[in-house]
Amino acid sequence: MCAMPRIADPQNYCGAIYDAWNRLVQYGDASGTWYYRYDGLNRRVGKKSNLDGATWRHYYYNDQWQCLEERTENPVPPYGLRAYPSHRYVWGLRYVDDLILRQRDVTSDGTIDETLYALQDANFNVVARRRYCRTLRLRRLRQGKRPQRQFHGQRQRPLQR
Ligand SMILES: [Ca+2]
Repeated sequence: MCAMPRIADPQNYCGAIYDAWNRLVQYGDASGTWYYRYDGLNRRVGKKSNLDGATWRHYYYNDQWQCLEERTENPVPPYGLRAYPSHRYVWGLRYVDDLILRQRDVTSDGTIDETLYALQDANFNVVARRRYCRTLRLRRLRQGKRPQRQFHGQRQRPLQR
């Protein structure tokens, strides 16, 4: 067990337990405790907290280490892994961190309720998420005698090149 000050609240401590391969397997503070599992490639494949019904969340990856979907276990009978994902991720081809969108089943009923599109900076860091893609559609507007400029979305801001 390793005790350390919390980053957001240095007056209080949190506890962490690491396994023999230096992977975080348990983390706890005043708000709860989280448990983590890993596969042989050191990918985190499971997470459980005492806050969400003590069920494991399972992560599934492709060969590029991109998480494709997350599934949770049923906290009530019939126990076991749910047949549908709670989260799905779509990745682009430009780079390993090129996240296109994340879909989420907010109500845990097997239907996707939320789709968020990732907007990234030049280093593929996600800097914003957009709920709808329609604002990204391109359209052209003529502006007086100036050369034709491209605009996107309803706010009519010029495209950044
Ligand atoms: Ca749903």
